[in-house]
Order: sequence, then C-alpha cells, then structure tokens
Amino acid sequence: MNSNNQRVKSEDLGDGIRVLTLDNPPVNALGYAMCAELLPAVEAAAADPAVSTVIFTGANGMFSGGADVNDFSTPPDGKKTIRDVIEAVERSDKTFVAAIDGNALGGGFELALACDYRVATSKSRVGLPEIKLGLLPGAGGTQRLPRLIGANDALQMMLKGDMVKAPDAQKKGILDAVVDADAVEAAKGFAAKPKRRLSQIKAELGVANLGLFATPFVVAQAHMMVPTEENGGYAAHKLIDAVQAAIELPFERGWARELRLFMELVQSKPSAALRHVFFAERELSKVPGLPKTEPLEIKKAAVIGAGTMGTGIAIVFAEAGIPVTVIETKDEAVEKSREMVFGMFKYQVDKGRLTQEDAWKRANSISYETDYAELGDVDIVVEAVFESMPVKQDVFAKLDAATKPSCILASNTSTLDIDEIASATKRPEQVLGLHFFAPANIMKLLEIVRGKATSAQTLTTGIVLGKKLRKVAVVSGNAFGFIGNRMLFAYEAEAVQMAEEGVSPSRIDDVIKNKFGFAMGPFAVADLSGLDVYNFISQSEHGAPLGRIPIIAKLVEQGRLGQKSGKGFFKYDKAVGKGRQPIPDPEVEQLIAQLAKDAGIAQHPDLTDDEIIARCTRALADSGAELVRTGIALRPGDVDIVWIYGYGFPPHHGGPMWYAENEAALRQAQGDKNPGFTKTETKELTHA
Ligand code: T1G
Repeated sequence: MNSNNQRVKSEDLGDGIRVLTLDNPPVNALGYAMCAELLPAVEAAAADPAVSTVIFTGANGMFSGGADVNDFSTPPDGKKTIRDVIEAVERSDKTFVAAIDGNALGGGFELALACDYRVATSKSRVGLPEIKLGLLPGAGGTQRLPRLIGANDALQMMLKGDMVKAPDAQKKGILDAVVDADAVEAAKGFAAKPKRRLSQIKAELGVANLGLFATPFVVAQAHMMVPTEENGGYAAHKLIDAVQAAIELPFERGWARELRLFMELVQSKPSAALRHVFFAERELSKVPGLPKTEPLEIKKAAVIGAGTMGTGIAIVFAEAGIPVTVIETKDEAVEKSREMVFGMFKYQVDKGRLTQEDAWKRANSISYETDYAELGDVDIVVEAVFESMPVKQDVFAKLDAATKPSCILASNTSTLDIDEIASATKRPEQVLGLHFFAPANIMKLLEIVRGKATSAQTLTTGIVLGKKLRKVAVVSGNAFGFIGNRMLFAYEAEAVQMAEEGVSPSRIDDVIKNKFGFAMGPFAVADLSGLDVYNFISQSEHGAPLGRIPIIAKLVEQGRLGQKSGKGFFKYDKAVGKGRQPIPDPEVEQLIAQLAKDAGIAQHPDLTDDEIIARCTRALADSGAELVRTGIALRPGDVDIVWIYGYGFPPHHGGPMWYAENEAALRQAQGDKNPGFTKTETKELTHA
C-alpha cells in the first residue's frame, strides 16, 4: 500500500515490511501537523494483518530534528504529539525498526528508542539536546534511555545534550548496526525479529558496587553537580527527578511522571528564554534588504600580525581546513606564534578531538612569511595589528597593492572606524570588519562589521565564512564599539555609578556573578580587559560618545591597570587563585567615596540585590535598544546573542533584550510599581 500524505510517505516493500518516511523539510520536525499524519499511519500499519514489520526513516538527509520547538509556545489542547505516536508504537505487536540516515535528535531519537531495533549510517548522529532548550526529553527519553544504557550513562548524556556519532552510539549499545550503505536496506535485516521493547526492561543504575543506597546516593550526587534551579539548573534538576523515576517506578508511572515534569519546564521562564536564543541564533544570517548574491569562494587566507589575536585567527582558519599565511616581520613573534599553534593542536590530540595526523596537517597549513608579495593568491586577508588607525591604514594600503583584485580585506579592529580603514584602499566595497573575540580560537562570537561601501557579495561572503569557521556570526553596523563593546561601556559605567553611590565593587560583582549568573562581575571584567584600555578608548575622539569614567582615569594614574598590574578595582595576589582572583581593596573604595563626595553624588549604599541586577541589565538593554533603533544591530535577538556568546550573559535569562522585555513585563504584571525597567521600545529599523 503506498500512500503519500503531505509529510509522511508510506510504502510496502513486500515480506510484510512497511516503510514510513518522515518528510517535513527542513528537519522533519515532529510538530502537531506532522504527528496528525504520522499517528494514523502508524495505527494503519499496526492494524494491517499484511504488515509484520514497520521501518521508520527520514527524507531530506535527516531522520528528525525532534519536536517542533515552535509548538511549545501553545499548549497541545488535544492536538496529537510525538507521545501519542510513541504510545501507538508501544501498543502494537508488530516489530518496529528505526533506519537512521542523518540526525535523530530529541523526539526523533525518542521515536527510535520506542522501536525494537535501531540501525544508522555511519555519518548519522543521535542525541537528546532538550536540556539546551531548558527542557527534558518529554517523549520517553528519560525512561527508555536509562533502560538501554544504564541510568548513570543516560543521565550524563541527557545533561550534556550533545550529539553522539553513530559508531560511538553503537559502542554504547544504542544502535544495533551501523552501515555505510542504505539504512533502510540494513533495517530490513531486522524484519520480523521478535519485539524487544525497552519499556519491558528494568533500568539499571549502571554504577557498580554502591550497594543498597546506590540510587539515593547517585541521585543526590547528581543534584549537587548541576547549577541551582535559579541559576540555570532548573531543567537539570527535573531531568534527574525523571531518571530517578525510571529507576524506581514501573514504566507507565515513569512515563506519566516525565510528562508532568516536562509540562513544568515547557511553561518555565528559563525554557522560554532558551527557546528564544535557539531561534535568535538562526536568524543571524538573515539580513533584511541584503540582495541575494553568490559568496566568494575562500580557498586561501592570510592574517597580518602573529600576535595572540592573529595566531588565534590563523588557527581558526586552519581548523576549518583553509590554508593560511601569517605575515610577521619579528622573528620572536613568529616563534611564539608557532609555539601557540603547536601547543593548541597538541592539546586537541591529547583530548582525543584530533588524530595526530590531522593535527599535523592543520598545524602545517599555517605558514609564516615576512613579505606582502606572498599574498598574491589569497582570497581574504584579516588584519590583526596594533589598534591604531595610521598603522591599520598603512597595512590596508599595502594589502590593496599586493593582493588580487577580488581579495577581501578584513580588519579585526574592536573599535576603529571601518570606513576610515577602507579609505586607505581603492576597494572599499571589499572591506569589512571581522571582529573576533579573544581567544579567537575558543570564543564562538564573531562580529561582521559592514562599512558604508561594503558590497552585498563581501557581506554575504563574510556571513558564509563565519559559518564555515564555526563561529556565531552577528552582522553589525559601523559605529564605535560595534554591538558588544558599545554596550560593555554602558554596563561598566552603570556599575561604576552604583559604586559611586556607595555600593562596593565586590558586592556588585558578587550579585551579578553569584545571583544573576554572569561568569564574572563588571569590575572583574574591567580589571581583566585592562583599565588603561578603557581609559585610552574613552579619552579618544571616537570614544567620546561613551563619556569618561573619572574613577578609571584616577586608577590608571595610580598605575592600577587591572589584573595585569596586580591591582585595579581589586587587588590580585599570585598566591590566591594564581593572581586572577579579585580581592576587595579598601583603598579603592575610599578613593571612590572621596571622588563621589567631591562630585556631590547622592549615596544609596543600601541598594537591594534586585536593584543592582535591574540597573546593570537595564543599562545593557537601553544601550542595545539604541543600537537596534539606529540600525547598528539588526534585531534585539542579535544583541542577545552577542552578549550571551561574547560576554557570558546567562543564556537562561535569554540575553539583555529578552530579559528586559520579559522581566519588566513580569514585574509590572506582579504589580511592582517600579520594575526597574521601562519596556525597551525597539522602533522600526533604520539602516546605518
Ligand atoms: N523545531 C523547529 N524548527 C527547527 C528545529 C526544531 N526542532 N530544528 C531546526 N529547526 C529549523 C531552524 O530554526 C532553521 O529554520 C532550520 O530548521 C534549519 O536549522 C518531545 C521536547 C537539526 C542539527 O533541539 O540542532 O524534541 O532558519 O540552521 O545547521 O522530547 O537544527 O531555516 O527558518 O539549525 O542543518 C529537540 C534542534 C527539540 C534540535 C540541523 N531537538 N535543531 O542543523 O540547520 S525538543 C533539538 C538542531 C524535543 C521531545 C523534545 C539543528 C539540526 P530556518 P539549522 P542545521
């Protein structure tokens, strides 16, 4: 029987085998509409006496990317979900086989777990990434995976939410076969084998020699190892509860418990925030008004400057398989750069992420030259020299003369004007900013800065290259500080303002770090970046919009440059946290108090934790709203992504714009007269 609904193809292969193909591009998401077709198809197969085996497989090079994340904003209200489909499989006495070719994730993998057998092609990956959406696997994953590979391994896999390559999944006992050829062909080999439902198996703990108290001990341990519920760990704790149910309860009760826990999570603020981040990240490459053009092919690259940034950028190209020439005239800089390259690749080999051979190949795809004449055949150059306009303009003039006409010239500048840099060349349409964040080979964020003359093809090439370099690439207009650093100044200024009102830097940092969830507080960040850097920028003419921060100028005068000089806002002691642990410094607090007194600043030393959080996050949101209003940032979601990936804004709060919008609304809904924010209005976009 062949029937072709819109999203589910049904085909009989003979010998009682029916293949149900999920065909719902782009990722065969198992949304309400898909499940409304898949459920009757499964029930028809289960009821058909001519069918003995049902094979699930996917079209579009994918098994399934899981439930449709869009659906979670509206309750099912009677619509069929992947749980209903899986219950139909569970009730049937037929043999079900999953033939996976591509990714089987979330609900897609849970459908495979409900089958009796699972086969996959070697390039396939399986996984339960729900935790990254502030959820837990809500279609049996928390009950079946522990029954398949043991509760402890299952819990670790679901807490990480990472994809597992097919060969590794086979080793774990998740897949019954891994083939290079056709998954459906391989699945036919399992036809009419006896049913083997995971729901009938008892979940073993999978941790040896723990005796009678094994489960409570392992569960207690797990709860202690994840962040607290209010600090990003809400879903993790519910996931642990669900796995505990898999160990302690009969399957039906565990299946019901999982649904209750899932429903709590899907209505939670952290999950709404994380689902916003998921979609915001996928919006980044969509630039309203950008004409569709073919990107330039980047086969060879070059980096100017073998400093830490330049070397990090060269490593990024090498890791993406793009050979790269580094131009550097100082021998000792080249030596240091080579050491950094080989050290980094050796680390990847030691971690088992790269084979020795691959590491060697990649490290050797980075070559060093002194002469620009060597750049005649490169497709892109990224300049990473000293942050000074004359120096950069000199480099760009030389690049203009040395490289082929189609070559794109990019600057890694973090604050300088891209148009001014481009004016040193005859090809401003091929100039853009590629602002990598230090360390360039670790940080995911990349700001792609479009100048006035940057062409559609150059910008499109930058966006495509960002994806190839495995970066989270955000398009920015060409204004001082672009998106991230522009907001960083506003954030730091607000923190300093509160310190001048009598709240100590250590208390502000403690609240922002330990209560709100940033990796570091604003004063520790300032000390890490270097107070001299802030001072230099805020005193430069193009830094003028930021306004000066007098206390920083004062501290720099006293040689307090931050972590690098052993003191800044805080003190640092090599014997404490390897000289990186901020230690409160009464001298600085007295200095701030004196400056505040001289300036007649009203004192509010008793600001509450919530007020500290509100003021810091509002400073970010208002600065971000200004960037969206002026077209420097394309969308509020782009601003959120910049601050989550570039500055460690807690993802479970959704980013500065999301947080401001939702917290303000929530506080106002709760009748809080002074919610600490006004709704950040982001007006229609005006392109810079
Ligand atoms: N739901 C809705 N849309 C999705 C989607 C999903 N699960 N996955 C991808 N998309 C859209 C995405 O927004 C983009 O749209 C397009 O597909 C291509 O995505 C019950 C509760 C599968 C590895 O978390 O990891 O199942 O921009 O650019 O790089 O227990 O997408 O084209 O309009 O990412 O090839 C769990 C999420 C869901 C997997 C493919 N599943 N997706 O990567 O393409 S919750 C996930 C991914 C769940 C159950 C639970 C990746 C991918 P547009 P893309 P890609």
